[in-house]
Amino acid sequence: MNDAANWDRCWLRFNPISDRDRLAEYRQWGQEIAVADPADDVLQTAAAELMDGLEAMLGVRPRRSAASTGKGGIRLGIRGQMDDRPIEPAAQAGSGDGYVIRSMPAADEHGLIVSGQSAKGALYAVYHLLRLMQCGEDLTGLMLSEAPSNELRMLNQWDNMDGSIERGYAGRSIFYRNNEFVPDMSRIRDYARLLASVGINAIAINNVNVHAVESLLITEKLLPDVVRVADIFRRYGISTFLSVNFASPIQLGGLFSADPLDESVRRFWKEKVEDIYRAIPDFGGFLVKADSEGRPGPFTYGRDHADGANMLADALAPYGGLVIWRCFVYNCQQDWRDRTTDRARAAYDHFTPLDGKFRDNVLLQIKNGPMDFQVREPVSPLFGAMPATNQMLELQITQEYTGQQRHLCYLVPQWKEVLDFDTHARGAGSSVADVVSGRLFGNRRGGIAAVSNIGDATNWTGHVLAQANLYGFGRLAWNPRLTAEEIANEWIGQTFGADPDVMRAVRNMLLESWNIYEKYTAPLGVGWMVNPDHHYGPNVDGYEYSRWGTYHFADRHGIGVDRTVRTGTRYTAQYYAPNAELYENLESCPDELLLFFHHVPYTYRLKTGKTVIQHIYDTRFEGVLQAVELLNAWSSLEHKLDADRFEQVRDRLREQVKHAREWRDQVNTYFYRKSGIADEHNRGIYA
Ligand code: GCV
Repeated sequence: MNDAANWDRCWLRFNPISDRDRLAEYRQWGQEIAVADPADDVLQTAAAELMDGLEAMLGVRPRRSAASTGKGGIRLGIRGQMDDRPIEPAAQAGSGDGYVIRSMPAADEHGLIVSGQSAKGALYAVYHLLRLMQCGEDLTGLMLSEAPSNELRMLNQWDNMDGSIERGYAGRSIFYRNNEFVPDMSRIRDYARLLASVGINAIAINNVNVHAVESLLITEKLLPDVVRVADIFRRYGISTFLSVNFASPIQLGGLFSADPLDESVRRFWKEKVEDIYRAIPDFGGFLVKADSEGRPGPFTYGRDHADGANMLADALAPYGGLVIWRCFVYNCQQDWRDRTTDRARAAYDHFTPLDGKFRDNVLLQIKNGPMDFQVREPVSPLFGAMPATNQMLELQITQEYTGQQRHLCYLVPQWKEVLDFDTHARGAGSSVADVVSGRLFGNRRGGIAAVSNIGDATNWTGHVLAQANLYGFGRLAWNPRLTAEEIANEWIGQTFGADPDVMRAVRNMLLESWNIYEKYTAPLGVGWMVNPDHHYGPNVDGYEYSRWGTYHFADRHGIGVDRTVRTGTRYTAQYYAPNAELYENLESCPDELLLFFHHVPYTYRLKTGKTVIQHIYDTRFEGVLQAVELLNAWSSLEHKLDADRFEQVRDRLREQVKHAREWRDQVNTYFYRKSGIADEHNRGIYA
């Protein structure tokens, strides 16, 4: 069965308003919707969402008209096409996606103006209004004006056409099955709806590792299906991108080269782009993983990343298309005996010499940290280090290294730290948020992308509470100033209702969860320590003697990677002052990143006064106790939640507790055996 009733509605539940006063208040203006310019598809979506949402919450289907017929209505439209006041300054900034929601005084008409800067703005305004209502907010005297911080708010699907999802933990792809597009696209439509409701406006629909079948997405064989998907997303204001294979000229075009400076290669791409835009006039552009983890790229031809990206950019420019070029480039054939190569340095070393060489329609997409989405890493020093280049941030919603949606790990607090990090690129106050919005260096383009965490699981994300990460990503990409707590409150209110006990318990669970996960896994920023390949579960030496450049260098004396200028890989010099000095000096380096930057003896004392070894033991024991508390907190809500979601989450939390113990015991035992230093409290460590 394929109808939407069978899968979770996530935060778009629109349950009937139970508070009588609120219901009366909302009904005063929720009776009629007047839509200006109903010809626009996105505006139609906005009107339909508003009608359905109001009907579900208020129990009455609003009348729909072309112009307001009097008191008690909502006027929905695009600024300039409706009779409203000039739009407020905040909503004028940015990409044209802003909006205003304003209640009109009772004496006047007792209604609401919902006015977008564009049809997309109107759609976002509708979702905002519905959110306020789902959370039971008082709407009298409402006057709000919003504009997104980021031009691009993007999802990257790592879906393959065989139906698998690279690093997917919530079932199979909702896009593809058996090397074809799914015949029934209703689930894709529901996904578009979820994404639009949190302001997402772009999506790359296939994995950045583009295999043989997916390479055909830009050919006449599969392009008609891409058109169908793009049609769905367009109605929700989302533009479609494709990940492309840099070697396509060879694999599809019968050429002998993919050299970006070769005329026949350039012609190949121009023709392909022409075909795509003939079919999808508002196509977003290409997402490219090149010369990374075995993918083809310009290096084969002695060219650099700017040559490669610009060639595609030139083909896309006449249509307004973008190239999103990933910076996840490093040597993945390293010899673990070689201490001079440091993977953390790679993105900065590859890309900073190219600053200013990329076309205006190229954006460099940079992972939040220099390694790979670990539970704790420093922020990549590449942010702000290329003032003449467009930069985007890449986050990972799918929990590859953070519990794979079996463990609870609300990632919004981690993302907040990244966005708030002061790069000092233009002196104090140069946050990553301002770098990637394009504001820091004047009028650059920018945005935030993230690897999605959904699949065809009925609850979308495997772990119900992992829906909060998808929700939170969209909200932060729109407004990085929102706090992790505000986002949690919004999400819980819409997902589980406003019961104060539920709100309190789930909020605490979410806000504590990243910290808890960090406590029982790899300590003090050193990362990795997971099982190779699938990356689930503890394996302290799992990546120690491999080719991936991911080492912790634990021996019987100490642990950590010396990345200092004085005695190590000189990575700390990639940061602007004063961050460079902060990390370089053992005394000032923050505890949570100590082992990322320094190799220290187990007896080294942290700022907390504890030795490194005692910290390792203590945090592992605490982490397990706190995982048990998560389970207890959830169990206390048994009679306040629907049985289905309650049990799904309880099962996951039980597994988390069991698994946290495994982490604790393996990590503690490893370090006890290495160091020979006993736990001060004589707890159970296995010799
Ligand atoms: C899509 C990590 C992941 C890979 C992923 C890669 C990337 O290495 O483990 O699955 O590939 O990052 O971001 O390109």
